[in-house]
Amino acid sequence: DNVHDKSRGSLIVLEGLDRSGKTSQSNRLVSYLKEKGVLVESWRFPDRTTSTGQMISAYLANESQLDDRAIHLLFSANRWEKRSLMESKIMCGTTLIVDRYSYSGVAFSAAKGLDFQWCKAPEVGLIAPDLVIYFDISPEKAAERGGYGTERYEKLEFQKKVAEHYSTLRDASWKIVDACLPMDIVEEQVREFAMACILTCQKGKPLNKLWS
Ligand code: NYM
Repeated sequence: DNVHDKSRGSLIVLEGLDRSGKTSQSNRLVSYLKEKGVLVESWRFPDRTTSTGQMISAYLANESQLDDRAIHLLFSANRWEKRSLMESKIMCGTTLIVDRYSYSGVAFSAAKGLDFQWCKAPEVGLIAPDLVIYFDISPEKAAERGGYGTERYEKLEFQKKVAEHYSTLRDASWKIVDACLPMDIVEEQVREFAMACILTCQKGKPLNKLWS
């Protein structure tokens, strides 16, 4: 009688400072889950392929200047324009592994001095992740990792402020991984957190909305 009752996928978000190793671990996790037969897709924000994403990309490359609030809202719009697609994929059983989400949106903009609650407001109502994995590394250690690139925000002093705002956003549900451990150990921990989450969602955990 439950032919329509297909189990849903999960929304798993990876967060952390620049150079925390999120992107490599996201790729490793997606390959692992595919091998395990999990229906999975690799996502990232900003999604630079859309028209808002191209504006964001130009801003990050210092090719354009934008008001701090305007760029904040563009990052948010870049998530909103993907919301319904994300929901349909998840409800059809696909797990999304997402490299950065609303937490980056708030932590990076608040680090510029924008009001924290103002930064959260446009994110309210987006799909809440079923799991947030935070790649914990000190800004100094991250900076030592071959140095930062040339994009906006990739500066030690700025990353220190971002780290502070991430700690304000963090709640008891976040899984914290020590990003300074060897890559294989980090990978193993990430796999365990992800698999446990995927099972819980398959068993019918409801999909929630952010910050409500
Ligand atoms: N970033 C990312 C923001 O400032 N706000 C956001 O909402 C998101 C998703 O963009 N330094 C920042 C964090 C990064 C930069 O991300 C580009 P990546 O993961 O390096 O492509």
